[in-house]
Amino acid sequence: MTILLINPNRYQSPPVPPIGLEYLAGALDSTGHQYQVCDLCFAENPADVLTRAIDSVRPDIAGITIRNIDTVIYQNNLFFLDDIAKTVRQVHDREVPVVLGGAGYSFMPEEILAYTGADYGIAGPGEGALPVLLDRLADGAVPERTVLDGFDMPFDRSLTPGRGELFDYERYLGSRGLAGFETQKGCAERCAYCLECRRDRVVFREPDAVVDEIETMVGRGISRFHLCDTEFNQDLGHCKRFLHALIDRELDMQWALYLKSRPYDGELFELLAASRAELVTLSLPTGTDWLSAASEQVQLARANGLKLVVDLLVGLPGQTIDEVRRIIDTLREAGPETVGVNSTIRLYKGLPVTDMIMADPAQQRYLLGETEGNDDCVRPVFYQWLTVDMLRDIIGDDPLFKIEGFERTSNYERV
Ligand code: B12
Ligand code: SF4
Repeated sequence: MTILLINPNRYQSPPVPPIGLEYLAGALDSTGHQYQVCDLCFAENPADVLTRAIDSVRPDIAGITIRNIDTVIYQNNLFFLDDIAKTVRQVHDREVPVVLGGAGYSFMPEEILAYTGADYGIAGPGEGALPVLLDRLADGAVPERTVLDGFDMPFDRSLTPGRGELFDYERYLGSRGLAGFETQKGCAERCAYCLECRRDRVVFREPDAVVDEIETMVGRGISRFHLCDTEFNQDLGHCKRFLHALIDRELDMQWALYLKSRPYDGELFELLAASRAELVTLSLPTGTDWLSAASEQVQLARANGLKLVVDLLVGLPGQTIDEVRRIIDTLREAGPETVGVNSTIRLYKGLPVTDMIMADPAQQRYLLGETEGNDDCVRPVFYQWLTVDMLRDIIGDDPLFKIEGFERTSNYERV
């Protein structure tokens, strides 16, 4: 079959190359299926570009990647699914069925399928599942609205021939964007407000295969990267094997990554510095049991010449103002490069925090956003008891802290 892989993501603060589609293309290369890509990110008239692509490729099916449902932050939230639903209708007008996938899509696959009116979906990695779906469609044996679980289908991620070539990297990198790469999928933590941990599996990639991929991209003139793992430090053994492999290759590149508050040790930071990591973004959960670990990580980063910024979420149900004050004071003392503070929690169906709030009428007065007729939370719903004014009161005029939602910049653009 022939599939047209469409990137509808036109959010440009910063623009992000559609790495998910590149990995899918690599997987399709090794099957009997054909693909073409259509990137709407920088298109002046996306509807025209899409129509022209469909008419010239004449695909059997279109695959749309949904990276973001919305921008997650309350204050200046942008919601993307209405535009994506329009794109689905435009493809349907040409009598081409649509399969959805992507990081945002995988958060609520059934609900987003219904919201956009698309035909099929793949939740999680698509490398194994997409060829299976295409095979089944070629045999004519797929019931409508089928959603496959990509974690259930094995795949080989050593094949990434198109990386850095399929999309206009010059344009992305020239417009504040960075290239990405992935060493694993999934997260082993169980944060009550995060959907990343819905699956209890983390799928690791072979370090040498990842470094081969980076080397290919460096060979294509790309030198600045952002890691696309949820959080890098899932398993220190795997981290260190990857870092040794990267250091040994002596590539002319720099990279940024997300770390969570555990596990870590001094050697991890030494290896990160030796591997030319330029920026660590430390994601901190609510609560306080990680506070001393966070301070130590800030010190380790500094001792190894690494820049470290913090992404901080506060304001879960039950947290107190005193606790938030203690967190802010500790971070002020530790002194990372900047701390992005967010106190509104994007609720999704099925999250422990959503269930907790929906079961307690006293908490529901803190709901913001689209609370009516939106039980599945596809349209953005937020929880916030700790208002921006309360946060400002705690933070004072300390420029170290940036309350999220008032400027459109990414972690790596703030240092
Ligand atoms: C790294 C990252 C960033 C980096 C990106 C750097 C870079 N150059 O790539 C930076 C810091 C720039 C960033 C920015 C933002 N991010 Co971000 N980011 C991530 C992160 C951690 C990884 C995304 C990624 O590339 N994954 C690796 C690729 C290979 O996986 P993938 O895209 O999911 O693709 C696989 C599958 O989904 C599937 N698939 C993908 N497409 C398709 C299509 C079809 C047809 C099929 C069948 C399958 C399929 O197969 C692929 C291969 O396995 C995710 C969380 C996560 N774990 O995914 C958040 C995440 C995607 N980001 C998110 C958000 C909100 C943003 C911002 C909007 C933040 C903001 N307010 O500014 C911006 C948006 C930027 C933009 N232009 O889109 C949210 C989206 C949540 C939501 N409600 O939709 C996520 C999920 C984090 C979260 N938990 O909230 N981000
Ligand atoms: S550590 Fe980060 S990615 Fe993992 S579940 Fe918690 S918030 Fe989500």
